Amino acid sequence: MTKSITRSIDACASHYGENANEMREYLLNGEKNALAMNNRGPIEFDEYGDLAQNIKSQYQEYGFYIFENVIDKKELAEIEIELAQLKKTFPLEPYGKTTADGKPALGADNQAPNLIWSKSLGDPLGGTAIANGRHQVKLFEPEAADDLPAFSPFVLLGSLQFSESCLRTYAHPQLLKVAEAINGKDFAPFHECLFIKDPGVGAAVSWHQDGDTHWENENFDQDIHGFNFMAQVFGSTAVNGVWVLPKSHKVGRVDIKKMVAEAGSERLIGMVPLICNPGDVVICNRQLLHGSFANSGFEPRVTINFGFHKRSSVLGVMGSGMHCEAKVYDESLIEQRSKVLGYAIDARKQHFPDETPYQYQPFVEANKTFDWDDQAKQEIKDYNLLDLSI
Ligand SMILES: O=C(O)CCC(=O)C(=O)O
Ligand SMILES: [Fe+2]
Repeated sequence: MTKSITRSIDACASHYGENANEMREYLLNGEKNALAMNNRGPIEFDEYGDLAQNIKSQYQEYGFYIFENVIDKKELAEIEIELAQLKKTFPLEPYGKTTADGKPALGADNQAPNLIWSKSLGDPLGGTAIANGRHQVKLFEPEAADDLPAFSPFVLLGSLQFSESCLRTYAHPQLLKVAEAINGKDFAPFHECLFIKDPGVGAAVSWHQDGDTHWENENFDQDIHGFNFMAQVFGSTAVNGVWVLPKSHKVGRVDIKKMVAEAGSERLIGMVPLICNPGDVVICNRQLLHGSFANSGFEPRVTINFGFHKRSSVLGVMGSGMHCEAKVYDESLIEQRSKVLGYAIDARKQHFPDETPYQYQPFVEANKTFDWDDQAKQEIKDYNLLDLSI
């Protein structure tokens, strides 16, 4: 089903010195346990058009589900081509303003944050106060090879303004039907980004839970912090992929330092990697404990990441300040932030005229239509200043 990554497992483990055998076993066991789970398969709907009950219940039970073969080969090929072009627009140096060939780099005159860099194979978030200190421990940072760049791009925020193919994927009708099934027809946007984990340089994302705002909410439930879709362009493996702790979305905030102490290392007990082929899309509850090791293997990973919330989780709520400046989210802000979804649906409709576009209930009720054109392209510049960060 998935391709063997033995060479990458060996290469990754070899970085861990006296823990090399332990790391190797951890990767192999994680892979085996992940593949033994039954929360994967195509997106399926029942006779009423609702998400199949078994998918809903597996997602509710484990906190994630792997939808297989969602993005077809043609769409994937377009994404790959565009990502290669996008990379050429990255600055030559971290946070620089010009590309290798002297042109203005991506985001050079943007206000909102966009391309985030890391030391190659580093863990830039672990053990820091960034994102309200949610990455409680620092993961091991392997040494990158001398002939590879010392710093590398790691996350691209506000990604939909930079990539039309990702904008179109954001409006995938089946995925939006899933969003509706989990968060209701009036679901609200959250935030979008690319996680870029190039072989030999891609940084780690230390263990964390994404949710921030509602842990003490009297109406707390397992869906209150929403979910992320993680669409895999090149696939995802035990070495380069996100690892999750199944069912941890139900238990509130977890004490990661205590879990490290219990495991005797950063290799936490019970975690499994998200093993995906190109075109698979994971739905991942934001309360699930998760993270990824530095990519010291040979396969690339790019995740097209986009999340959605229940409207009740964001309306009238003070944002966490993690993705943009903290503010209270009112109806008009949510409406403004939702425009990108309107443009995405139209961009997709123009590009795939034979597909039935998704109908977003709030637009239908307000009788709103959107045209993806040059003006819209200008309009979505810096749209991520309005991310709904909770
Ligand atoms: O892709 C990764 O490595 C980390 C993803 C993550 O933390 C997230 O999507 O919230
Ligand atoms: Fe996360």
